[in-house]
Amino acid sequence: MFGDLRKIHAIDSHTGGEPTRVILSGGPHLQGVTLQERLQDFQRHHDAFRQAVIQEPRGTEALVGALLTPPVDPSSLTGVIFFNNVGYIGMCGHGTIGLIATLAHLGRLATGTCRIETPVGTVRAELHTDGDVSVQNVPAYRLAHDVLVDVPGRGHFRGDVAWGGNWFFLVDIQDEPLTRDNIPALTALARALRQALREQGITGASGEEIDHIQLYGPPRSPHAHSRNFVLCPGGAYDRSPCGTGTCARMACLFADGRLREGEPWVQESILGSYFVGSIVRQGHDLIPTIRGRAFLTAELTLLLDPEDPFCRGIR
Ligand code: PYC
Repeated sequence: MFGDLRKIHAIDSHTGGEPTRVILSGGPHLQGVTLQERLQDFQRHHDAFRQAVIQEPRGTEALVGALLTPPVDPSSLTGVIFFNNVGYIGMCGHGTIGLIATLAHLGRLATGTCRIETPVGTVRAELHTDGDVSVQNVPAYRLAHDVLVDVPGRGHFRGDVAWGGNWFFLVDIQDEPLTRDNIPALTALARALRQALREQGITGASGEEIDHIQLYGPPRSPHAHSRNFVLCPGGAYDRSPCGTGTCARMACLFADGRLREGEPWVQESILGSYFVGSIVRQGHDLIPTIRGRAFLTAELTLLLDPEDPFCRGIR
C-alpha cells in the first residue's frame, strides 16, 4: 500500500487572483522539435497527466498549469505549455507572470528580460525590481468587427473576434452589472454566447473555436479604463483581467482609434485586480504588453496513487 506513489513537484502562485501551477519535476518529457509538436505529444500521450494535476481533487477549475520544456532556441530561457481543466491554451498572460515569479523565487532568473517559447510564438518577459512582470506578447489583432450573434432566449449581441494569444469574442455589455455577486449570471450569459458562436459557425482565423468570451464595461476604480469578465474554456471565470484577453481588447481599441501606440490601458478584472497594458506597431504587427504581479502561494508535492480511482482527477 502507498508503495508506487508518483511524485510531482510544483509551485503555485496567483496573478490578480488567477492561479497558476508550474510543474518543476515529475512531468512528462515531451517529444518533438517545435513547441507545436510537443503540444501534440502532450495532447496525444500525456493527457492523463494534465487531468491529474489540474482537476479535482488536486486542482480546481480555475487553475492553469504550466509544463516547462527545453527551449528550441538556446537563447530563450525556457519553453512552456499552458493547460487547464479541459485542455490546452496557446498563451497565458497571467500564467507567464506566475512562471516568471516562480523562476525568480527558485533563483533561476534575475531582474531583466528573457524570452519564453510557447506553442503560439515566443514572448518576452521582464522581471522588474519592484516584483512586477511585463509580458510582451505575440502579435494581437482583430479578425472581425461588430459581429452579430443570435443567442437563443437572450436576443442579439454584437461583438468583435480578436486574437491575443487565444481567441476571444468581446462584447460591450450594457445590461449585466460587472460585479462579483453577478458572476453566476455573467457566466451563464458568456456560456450561452460561446455556444451560439459555435452553432453559428463563428470562429477564429483558421476555423479555431473561440473559447474565451470577454464581457466588458466601465471601470469601478478611477485609475482603470475598463472592467471585464472573462469566461475561460473550462467554464471558470478568469479572476485576473486575463492577459491574452487584455491584449485582444487593446488590438480592438487600437483598430477603432481609441488607443494610441504606447498609451497605457488599465484593465480591471471582475475582482478589481488589474493589468496595465500598451500596444505598439512593429512593421505590420501590433505587439501588446501587459504588466502585473504574481504572488507565490505554495510549494507542493502532488502524489499520484495508481490505486486511487480518482488518480486522473474527477472528470
Ligand atoms: O491571462 O491570458 C491569460 C489567461 C488565459 C486564460 C486564463 N488566463
